Amino acid sequence: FTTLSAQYQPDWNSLDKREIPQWWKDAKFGIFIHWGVYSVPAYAPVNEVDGVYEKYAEHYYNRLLSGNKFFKDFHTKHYGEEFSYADFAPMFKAEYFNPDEWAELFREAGAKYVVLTSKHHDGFCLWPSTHSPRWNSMVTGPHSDLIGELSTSVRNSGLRFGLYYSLLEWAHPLYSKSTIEEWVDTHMIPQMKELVNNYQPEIIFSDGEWDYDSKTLKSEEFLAWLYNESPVKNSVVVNDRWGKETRSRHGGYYTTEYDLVHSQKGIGDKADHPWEESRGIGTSYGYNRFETTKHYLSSKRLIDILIDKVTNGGNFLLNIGPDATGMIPVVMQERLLDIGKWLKVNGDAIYSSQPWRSPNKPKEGNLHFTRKDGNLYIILKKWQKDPIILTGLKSAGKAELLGYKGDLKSTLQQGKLTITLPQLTVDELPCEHAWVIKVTNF
Ligand code: FUL
Repeated sequence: FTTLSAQYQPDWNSLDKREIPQWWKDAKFGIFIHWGVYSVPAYAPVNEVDGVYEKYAEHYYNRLLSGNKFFKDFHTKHYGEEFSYADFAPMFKAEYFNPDEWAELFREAGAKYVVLTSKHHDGFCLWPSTHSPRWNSMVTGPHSDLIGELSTSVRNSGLRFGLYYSLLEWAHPLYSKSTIEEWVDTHMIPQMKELVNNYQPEIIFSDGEWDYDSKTLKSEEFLAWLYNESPVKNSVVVNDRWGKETRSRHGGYYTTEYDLVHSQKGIGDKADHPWEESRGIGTSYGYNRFETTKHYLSSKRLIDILIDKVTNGGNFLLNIGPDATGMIPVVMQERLLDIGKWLKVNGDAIYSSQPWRSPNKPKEGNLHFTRKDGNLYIILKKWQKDPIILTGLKSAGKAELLGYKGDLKSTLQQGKLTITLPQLTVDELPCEHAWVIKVTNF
């Protein structure tokens, strides 16, 4: 790999050599925010359809455009035939938006970075974009610069700030085969540069890359500028969605989504390249007011997912969908705080860790592993009374249960490590949901 300050050529061969900045690999856990005009209707069918994408509430506009029955019926019934998607914009008021409170919640959740939708496929900008003068949060709706406000609060809380940006727009007049070049040159690239220059995002989660290849979208040129000249050239991290041929091949980290998108190629849990899973707490990224407790994953499930992703070398970008008034639904707040509580005790096993890739690692069962600074971390998704046994080890020092005082009884004989777990009642356990045994001198 070349160093971060090297000059990159606008071709994948050169760009792909740039190493992903260490801060992102260490961070492990981030918060994704889908927020915009679609947060007003906040609707998608949840029980009537099977597909993952059909449950995305942020796709409302396109479902109307393509005549999807569920969305059309809902829209006609509650807003009427004459009501357009643009009519929702003045109702996206964000009147209770308190960026400091959001940032404090994310910090309490143990997240190290936050990624906000700057512009989703509906084209609505959460900042006063010069290139979208009539369809942004300053001229309508909140009448404020949401990106500016949140980026300041997030950074004040000590977290990194990143932006999602869609390379496609469902209804932009220039977004078509015959005018795509003009769209890229006069709209998309200038908007991305405006975002980078004004807000210095340290992550660009690009998306909507599937209609055109990366040459047409001029992604290589943009990334060469980003890596060589932009104000975030040394610390910025990008994903792999830069043209229809780039997923799991080009750009920065690979992305899975509800365990889809790349899993069919075996990317994700098995990738040796940095990767990240994102998903909502329920079935949608944008807020869907019709989800019930049965659609939301429990805190235990979310912590298990965090463990699965990190022990397999990935990051976890957990999405929340605030409502149109700027409130984060209480159920989402609670999930985040539960994860944070768990990370306060067990974060040592997660942050800056690496997966343990060894033939001695038990393949299945209750034990999951990370490594860091010569320590092995054994993560138990279920508390067990039986001793932990690992074989084929060369060395092992003290064993401790994170959050519990005193060393555990452990022996190493002919490569066989036996750790006796303390016999604790539920009330005596150091935390809920999952537990970590740290083994030193590993
Ligand atoms: C997808 C988008 O279509 C979804 O709405 C969401 O933003 C997800 C992260 O990426 O491809």
